[in-house]
Amino acid sequence: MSVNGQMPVGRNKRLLGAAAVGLGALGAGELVAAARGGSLLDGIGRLAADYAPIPVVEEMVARSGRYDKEMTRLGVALGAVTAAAGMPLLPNRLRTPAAVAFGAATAAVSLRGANRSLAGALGGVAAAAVLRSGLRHRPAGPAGELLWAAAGTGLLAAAETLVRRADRRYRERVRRIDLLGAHAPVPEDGLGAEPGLSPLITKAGRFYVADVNSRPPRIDPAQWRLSIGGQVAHRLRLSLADLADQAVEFDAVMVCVHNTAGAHRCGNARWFGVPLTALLDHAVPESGATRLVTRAVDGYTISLPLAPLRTGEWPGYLVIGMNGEPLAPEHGFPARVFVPGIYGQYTGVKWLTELELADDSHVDYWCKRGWPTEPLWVRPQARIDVATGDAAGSGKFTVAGVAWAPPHGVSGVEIRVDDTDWLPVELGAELAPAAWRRWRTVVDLPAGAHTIQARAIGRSGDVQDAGHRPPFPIGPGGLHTITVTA
Ligand SMILES: Nc1nc2c(c(=O)[nH]1)N[C@H]1C(S)=C(S)[C@@H](COP(=O)(O)O)O[C@H]1N2
Ligand SMILES: [Mo]
Repeated sequence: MSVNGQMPVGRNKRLLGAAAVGLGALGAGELVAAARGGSLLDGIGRLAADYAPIPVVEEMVARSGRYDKEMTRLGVALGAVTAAAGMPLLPNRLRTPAAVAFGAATAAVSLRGANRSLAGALGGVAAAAVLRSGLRHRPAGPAGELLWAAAGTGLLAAAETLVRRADRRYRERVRRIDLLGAHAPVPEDGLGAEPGLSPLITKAGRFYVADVNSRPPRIDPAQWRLSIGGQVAHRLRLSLADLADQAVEFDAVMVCVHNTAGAHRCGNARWFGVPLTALLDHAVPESGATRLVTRAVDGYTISLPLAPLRTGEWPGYLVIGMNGEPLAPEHGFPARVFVPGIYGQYTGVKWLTELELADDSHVDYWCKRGWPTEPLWVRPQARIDVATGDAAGSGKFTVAGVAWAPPHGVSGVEIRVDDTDWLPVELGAELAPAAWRRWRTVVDLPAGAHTIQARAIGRSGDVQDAGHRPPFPIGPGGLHTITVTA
């Protein structure tokens, strides 16, 4: 690449100037998109989620914890600014075509798939226009660069504020919908309140969120209908009110397949939903139907084998409420499918639009990328939430946590100090077999550092897998292990 004999310092300056212009252009584009309810960053983030190779996805999930969405947006923004910084390296005659190509590409990204957004496309065009003209009149000196960068940051912040405000309004509107009438109070489990121990029921705001989008889609409940179609004798179209009439409450833990030992990608809730057996009976599947495909507004699909759902052997639900309220937007408002005991990635979609009865030819979102086609069942797992020594420093430690083995339930939890014998602990009362169960014990520890491990035992005799195993491709294995000093 020719730099026309300029000193490298001059080139670095030009790259820095272009990066500043890039940030300005990104801010302008994002604000244009946000003003119309869309986002450039979110569209590109979804593209990344859809096409990133599995090792990259796994690494990202493992490293980002609960901030995966923020990390994705940041990564996309950094990528865009870096791309802009490289523009001065292009020969002059290619710069306009490159900016046009950039605009066309972001517009195309925003217009693709089920999440398509005209707003994002307009943002892409605006960003490209600002980029091109900004590069023509490149910022003169550090003051100009600073101005561009500050403008870009300010515009990005303004866009974020707009989107958050709209999200908040939508959330309030959703919360006000009265689906359940009276909600039964959640019983106690006899373990009381131990500081640091997870509550029996996870509040929506504390419940993990996992999906391929940057933000939850907004769906108008008045317009929304669930359609049941495909290979059925009776097609059905049901409103939220129709579904609420048939719904019942049930308690269950939901676990992400990425929930490695000790992680918080799981939560226990009192759900409100319609048994799938009832819906399937109404629709009457045809004899060729072998799978229930759950389709969502974000273009994501999860399919489940039909036979065990029809008989109720796998007790699945079409869920419309959580902890006495409609589903929160990030948890799938207005409806989702949930079969307790199956990992979140296999249990049914959030933001459900359609239940389609189909044959085995359908391939799901993650299965196209190498995950197994058949549902993966949650393995028994125990998490240690608390290990606190008494105030006197006597070496007595209270160790407590939660454990699950859905759908049949936890029959025991054991802990082990420094690789000695496994010792049973006290269990809280069981809310439901599919729910998580709290546990607690007191151990005497001699002075020094110790490791404590916990394991769950399922009612079917299944013991938690001790060997470490990463989530891909059959779900994680391994024990939660902590160190304490007495
Ligand atoms: N439409 C849709 N549904 C989805 C997903 C998604 O990306 N899109 N992710 C699944 C995964 S991987 C999990 S673990 C659960 C998480 O549900 P939560 O965010 O309510 O905890 O939703 C599932 N349903
Ligand atoms: Mo997940």
